[in-house]
Amino acid sequence: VTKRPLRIGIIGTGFMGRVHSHAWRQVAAHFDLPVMPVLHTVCGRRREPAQELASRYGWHNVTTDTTALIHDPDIDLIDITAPNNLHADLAIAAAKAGKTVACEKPLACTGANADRMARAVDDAKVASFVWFNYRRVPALALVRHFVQSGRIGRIFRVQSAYLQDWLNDCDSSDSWRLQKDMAGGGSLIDLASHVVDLVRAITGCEFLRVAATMRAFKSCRAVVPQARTGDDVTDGKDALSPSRGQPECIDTCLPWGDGPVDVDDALAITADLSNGAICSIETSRCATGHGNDLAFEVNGDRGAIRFRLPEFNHLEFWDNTLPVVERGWRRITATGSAAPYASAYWPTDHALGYADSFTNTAADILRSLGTDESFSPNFDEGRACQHVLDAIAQSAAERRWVELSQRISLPVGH
Ligand code: SOE
Repeated sequence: VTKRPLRIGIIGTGFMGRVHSHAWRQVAAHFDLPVMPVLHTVCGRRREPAQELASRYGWHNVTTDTTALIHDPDIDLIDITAPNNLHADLAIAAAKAGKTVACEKPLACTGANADRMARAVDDAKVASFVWFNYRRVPALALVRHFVQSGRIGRIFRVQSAYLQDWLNDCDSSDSWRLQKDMAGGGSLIDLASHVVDLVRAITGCEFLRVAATMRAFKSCRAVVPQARTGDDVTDGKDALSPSRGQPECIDTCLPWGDGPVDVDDALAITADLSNGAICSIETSRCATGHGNDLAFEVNGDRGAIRFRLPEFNHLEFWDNTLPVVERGWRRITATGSAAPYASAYWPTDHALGYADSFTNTAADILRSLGTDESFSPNFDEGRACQHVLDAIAQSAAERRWVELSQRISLPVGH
């Protein structure tokens, strides 16, 4: 049976451009899907990186013209992996052109722009998708299943830390991720966005109010001119090295916002959730010893569950309904045929990894486009997450609790 083709145009050739390309290329090999992805065109600011991505991952065409891409009648879905500040205009233009839109997280740099994006896809009646890939790590999808099926009971506590340490070795701002006008923020936008999305998805609860503190530990990182050119030149830690740029750093702790560095390195948040639970979140890009470490724990009256990204294929469950003498943390492997997504790959105990969470996301996008199955998060949910991030930034800046109940009232999807 010939499947309906879905012709994809991707914008951006950095880290996320690569990992999305990998996902689109692999997905049909692992999942039985109602539509067949076609890697139609890759669009980059500069031709050479776009050409390189095309030849490595199998994109059929290359362009440097986003407008031409968005209006190409042979393209069905626009996948946006450009720097965050470009998401809104690109997504709105794509929606107006009648395209399905998939956007890398975070949806936007601000809640206001996320609102515009959600309105645009609504007005155009096109499907929208946000790549919050960690929802589709099999072990985290299983965490959600435990929580949603009542095994944790009434939730009292949600705790998550998303820690990285690549900024410790970096004295330059040789990345769009370190510039507020392009990234929208630092660890808040890059890392807390994932956590806020996971808290909403796993618990099904909304954030009611937040109190946060934020810090940039270096008042100054040299801005290297090429960073201004965006995604295809510099993209996060791979492109960063102390030898690049002219560092002029003062290594003292300064409050966020005092120096030329305009994004946070780290933050801590306390939040009240709509079910009465207390949620605490920490993010840092200067957390020595943590390369890419997302920890997530939920504790309730019937049980507790926890996950850490370096232990990608496992989670731990505490069953509090057992007799006291039998209680203890039980390690569960999420590679078996019963674990979400895992059966699409290899036999039990053959590990999956980071890139597979994107392939799983691509599978769910394609499935939802070929069937009536809904996909979460769409732009409406990406928008809700963005308003929580805005409130966190406001709380840290004004050093007070910020209420969210007025800003968002959305059903939380999965
Ligand atoms: C930042 O270093 C980063 O690349 C994030 O932007 C991604 O969302 C995360 O998956 C890995 O780390």
